[in-house]
Amino acid sequence: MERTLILVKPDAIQRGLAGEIISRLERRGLKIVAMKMIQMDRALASKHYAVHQSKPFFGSLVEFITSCPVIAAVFEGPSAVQVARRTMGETDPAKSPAGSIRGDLAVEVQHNLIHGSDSPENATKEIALFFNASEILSYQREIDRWAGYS
Ligand code: DAT
Ligand code: MG
Repeated sequence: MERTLILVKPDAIQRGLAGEIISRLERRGLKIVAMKMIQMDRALASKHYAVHQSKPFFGSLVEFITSCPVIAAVFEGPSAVQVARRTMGETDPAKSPAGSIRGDLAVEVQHNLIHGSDSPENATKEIALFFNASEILSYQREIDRWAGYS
């Protein structure tokens, strides 16, 4: 069982695609264990995207992700990181397969609708940036039973 951080980005909120995106991850089989809508500030955005600090697109990336509220969520399930990434598609929507969120719903790399952690280690770090432990559901055993995981 694994957890991943998902952000429904400003373009998705503005286009009214939040429900569609969350729904696709849920229908895939991942479970929501935490969720909130927040306005990211520059400090949080810089920490979240620290690995991209030296990239030419860093400034516009921070500008974009702080431009309006996002939905931050933790999804849980077997291989949640990889399952979410495959459901999202590639970083560049133009290279994403049909059937993926980015491949079906987006066209430009800067406005690719969704963030998903790229490794379990980064997921743990990213989740801690957005959520306290007390904000993540503790009735996981019940969820597992409903989902047939145990
Ligand atoms: P991902 O979001 O698939 O993990 P990433 O971590 O490489 O992709 O990059 C973070 C975000 O930065 C990405 O979702 C969109 C933006 N980005 C990446 N490459 C870019 C580029 N070449 N030009 C503009 N924005 C880019
Ligand atoms: Mg990334």
